[in-house]
Amino acid sequence: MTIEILQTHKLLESCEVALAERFTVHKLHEAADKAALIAQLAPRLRAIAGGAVNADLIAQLPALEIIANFGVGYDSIDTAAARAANVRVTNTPNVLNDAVAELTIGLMIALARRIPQADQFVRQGKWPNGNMGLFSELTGKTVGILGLGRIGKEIAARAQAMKMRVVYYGRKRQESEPHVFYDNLVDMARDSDWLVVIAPGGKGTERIVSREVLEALGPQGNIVNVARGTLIDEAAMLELLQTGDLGGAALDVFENEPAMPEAFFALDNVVLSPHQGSATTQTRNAMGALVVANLDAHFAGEPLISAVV
Ligand code: 8YV
Repeated sequence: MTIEILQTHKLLESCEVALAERFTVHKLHEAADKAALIAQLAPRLRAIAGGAVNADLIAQLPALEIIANFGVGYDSIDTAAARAANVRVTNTPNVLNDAVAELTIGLMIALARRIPQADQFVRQGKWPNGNMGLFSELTGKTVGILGLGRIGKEIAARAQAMKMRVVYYGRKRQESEPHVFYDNLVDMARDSDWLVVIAPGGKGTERIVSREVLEALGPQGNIVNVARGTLIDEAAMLELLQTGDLGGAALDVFENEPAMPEAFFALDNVVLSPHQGSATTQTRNAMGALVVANLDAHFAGEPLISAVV
């Protein structure tokens, strides 16, 4: 008898194929009546593949042993409820570090040099009538990294390759890191030209980038968010971008994505991206393989590869 698992959202094709080879997969996101599906399968569901798992769902699944999240960030999973119910949780760290770091630098250059606008300028035939003007460059600037974790370190390395000075803010100083550490985010923002947000979402980091932090970054400062929309006071950011009290923003994530205030669309000093930090074929395949490998390890009674609970 094959093991029955619940899939909570659409996954990459290669991942879905691998899951179907091993398990009987029930797709919650395709069910017309989700509550009925859960009620019917509850006694048999031993694993969940995917995120968006709250305490309520965990409580309804007495046979649940493991939740294998597709993503390094697991803020959509109630890990406290999982721990209390003796349910393991895994994520997909490391395999996406390079992809996210690449997008970060790409967004920074896109914002600094107004690449989206430049493309439009040429396409709309405006070039023969004049130039766009002059922009700023990353070279010689200071980038403050909020969250010098695995991805943050890859961003730092690439920022250094862009001849930027790297400083960071986090819960604690990392003795092995050569960069200047700040224990105060406002101070770091004041001293930085760029603020890159790459800390975990969830409780503890909500709106850590407050209006005060954004004001400290200032009219010449730019913010980049490749983490979670919840880390920034989005309403304050929008207002400061509109008034010019914040220089610019390159955003891959939003508080209520895929929805966002339409006022962003009218701004010339923002670059918008649809949460695609890890969205390359090689990285998404590796993330899917890690989801499957964690489930394989669990059901083989072996140590999990990347457990967070
Ligand atoms: C998403 C991410 O998980 O890894 C993360 O934390 O934010 C992304 O990689 C991915 O978009 C899957 O939905």
